[in-house]
Parts: sequence; C-alpha cells; structure tokens
Amino acid sequence: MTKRALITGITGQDGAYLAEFLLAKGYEVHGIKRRASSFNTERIDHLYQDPHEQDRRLFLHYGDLTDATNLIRILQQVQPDEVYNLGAQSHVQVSFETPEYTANADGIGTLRLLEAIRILGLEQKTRFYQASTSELYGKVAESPQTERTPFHPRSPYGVAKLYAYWITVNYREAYGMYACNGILFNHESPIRGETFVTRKITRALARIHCGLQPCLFLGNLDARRDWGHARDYVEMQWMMLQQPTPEDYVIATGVQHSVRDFVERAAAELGLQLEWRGDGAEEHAVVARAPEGSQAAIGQRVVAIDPRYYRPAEVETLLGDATKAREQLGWVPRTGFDELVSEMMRHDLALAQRDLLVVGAGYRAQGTQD
Ligand code: NDP
Ligand code: GDR
Repeated sequence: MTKRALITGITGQDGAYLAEFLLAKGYEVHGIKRRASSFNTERIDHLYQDPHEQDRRLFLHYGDLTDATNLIRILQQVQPDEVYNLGAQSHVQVSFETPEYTANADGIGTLRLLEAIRILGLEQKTRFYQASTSELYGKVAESPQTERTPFHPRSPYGVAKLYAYWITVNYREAYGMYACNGILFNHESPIRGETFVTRKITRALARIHCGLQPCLFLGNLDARRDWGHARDYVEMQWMMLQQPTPEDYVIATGVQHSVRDFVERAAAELGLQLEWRGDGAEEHAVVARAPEGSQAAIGQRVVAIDPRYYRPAEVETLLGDATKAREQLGWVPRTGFDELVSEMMRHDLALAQRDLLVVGAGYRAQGTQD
C-alpha cells in the first residue's frame, strides 16, 4: 500500500527536502501551500507534476494554519498516514514584530491540526510530526542541550513553539496519538530563506566578490549556533514517525560555531581573507587578501554592524547533544560545517554570476532586502 503524507510548509526549505525524500521513498505526498500574489513554489517546482499527468504522486492544496475549517477539509480529503507540521512563521526576529500572528500560526496552528485529526477520528491512523526547535532552550540552562534540558524561550517565536511542543505531548498522552517532537537545531542549505544569517552571509559575500554589492550588514557576530544540513535533518523527521513508540528527539551536529566564524569560512571559500577591526557596534571586517578577478578591493570594508539586527532578547549560544537520536534512530550527521558552507557558497556564487549577466544586460537583479 502506498503511504500518504501531508506536509504543511511544503514550500519552505525543509518542506522541499522532505517532499523530495518521501517521493523517493514511494509516498504519495500532499502539501499545503498558501495563496500569495506571486509564485511561492520555487523550491518544489522541480517536483511539480501537471494535474493532467497519470500516476501523479505530488498534490498541492491551498490552505493556511490559521484556518481550521480548511485544515479539517484537507485532512478529510487526504486521510494521511503521516502529517509533518513544518509550516510556521519561522523567523525569530520577525516574530518580535508579528507576535500575535506568530502565536496564531505556530502555536494555535499546531493545535488546529491535532484537533482536526481528532475530529475526523484519525487518531489511530495518522502519525504526527511537530517541527520543534532549539529556540525552546533560549537562555540555556546547561550545555550541551538534550531532551531533558529545561526550556526558556527568548522570543515570541520560541514561546509559540513552546505551546506547540507541549500540545503535541499532551495529545500523545491524552488521546494515545502517535505524535512526536523533533527538537531540531539550526539547519541550512542552498535553499535556506535569504534572511536567515547563513544564507544572508553567503549571498552577500558572493555579491560583494562579483561587485554587485559593497558591504554586508549584520547584528550579533558572537551568537553561536550548532549548524547542520537540512537534507540530513529531514530524514530524521521521517525516521521519528517509523518507530514503535512516539518519542521526542534532539537532532544536532554537536559542533558549534559563531556567526563570525561563518563569515570567515564563507569568505575563505571565495579566496577572500578578512581582517577584523574595532569592537562592539564599531566592529567591521576589511579585505586583507583577494584572489585575482575578485571585485572586492584590498582594504574595502565588506562586513559592518547594523544594530537594527540586534534582537530585543537574544539566544547567545546553542549546542545540541543528539545521543538519543544516534542510539535509537541511527542518526549520523553526514554534512560537516565546512562542507555546508562550501555548498551554500558555491550555489550563491553561481547566482551572483547570473545576476551579473542580468545587470550587464541592463536589467535589475534579484532584491537584496532583508
Ligand atoms: P521556512 O521558513 O523555510 O518555511 C516555512 C513554511 O511555512 C513555508 O512553506 C511557509 O509558506 C509556511 N507557512 C508560513 N506561515 C504559514 C501559515 N500561516 N500557514 C501555512 N503555512 C505557513 O522554514 P524551514 O523550512 O526552515 O523550517 C521548517 C519548520 O521547522 C518551521 O516550523 C520552523 O519553525 C522549524 N524549524 C526550523 C529550523 C531550521 O533551522 N530551519 C530549526 C528548528 C525548527 P510560504 O512559502 O508561503 O512562506
Ligand atoms: P535563528 O536563525 O534565530 O537561530 O532561528 P538566524 O539565522 O535568523 O539567526 C542566527 C543568529 O545569528 C544572529 N545574527 C543575525 N541573524 C539574522 N537573521 N540576520 C542578521 O543580520 C544577523 N546578524 C547576526 C542572530 O541574532 C542569531 O543569534 C533559526 C530559524 O530557522 C528558526 O525557525 C529555528 O527554529 C531556529 O533557527 C533553530
């Protein structure tokens, strides 16, 4: 029997990798996409099948986590074996500006999905994955963080996800549902949203190298994260739903780097050597060495601080201990930090080179707003 999966957030980074992974496993994949005034399916366009094709295995439904009736109707139609709740307003800084919407989509949205499963009597059939996050730890109580580390979220996003975490646990305990939380640490890729710090760095440095942009503005360079590759992490989302009993798992690499490290490593990929000067809000990096052909000039100030990117409350450091996932799910992170940065940098260099051609032909290149 072909298994059927429903993915909320299929148009996002993880949704795209997960859809590809499940299709390769032979699943029929249904995804919820939001109505937008412009195309928002770029990440899954390579998987798209024309509705007139025979033996179609990818289906998209219009919907939103803030619309309960819509979710009930989609679940009733699809009758999924597995639901992956990846949909969310996922940007931490933006959540300070849209706290109520973030709570609605990320927190209550999770409740709506769980209730839809219950209302339709699918509790025994449908397995549920909740995209929980290392942001739950926030102001960390211990390091590294495990499934037993207490939570102290530091943003409206983290607080909304805290509700989603506990309501998932509660439905498991109250109704015997197969529902679990993947507490995933930061994971990135060439299709990471352009305003998350890693992608912002690789895009901007590639553009600086090509002469398309003079400088990259960042906030807290000292923030430390445990960065892995999204492609590796979605496999664990699936794995969590294939176990005999539902449990919650930390997924992380166990290696930590600062934002500054990420900048240096990404610049090195382009052959650029940076030199840091000043401190605090005055800290900046200039080019100390550049390869032939680079448009970045020696001495050019290419990284600077813009306090606009400081957060009202910051998560300074996160480092995961994924021992449980390693022992029970066979988790091994395949992609290390250097390889991750290198893959993202190569991808964004190719995009910048394409933009250079576009600009050379007299057209405007892609936006750089963050
Ligand atoms: P993205 O921001 O790339 O994708 C989020 C997805 O959610 C998009 O498809 C977006 O649609 C959709 N979405 C946003 N709001 C709604 C809504 N109201 N109703 C329905 N769909 C909505 O996130 P990622 O792929 O990086 O992350 C996937 C999930 O994992 C998120 O829940 C995130 O919070 C969580 N997470 C992510 C981590 C990471 O490091 N990437 C780490 C830990 C947890 P659209 O394309 O239209 O905007
Ligand atoms: P995060 O990711 O908040 O960890 O949430 P992000 O890449 O946005 O920030 C990481 C750290 O970098 C610092 N930083 C900046 N961040 C952004 N976006 N832009 C900047 O200019 C900048 N300068 C410094 C931040 O202050 C922060 O400390 C991500 C999201 O995917 C969440 O959905 C997910 O739950 C967590 O990862 C795990």
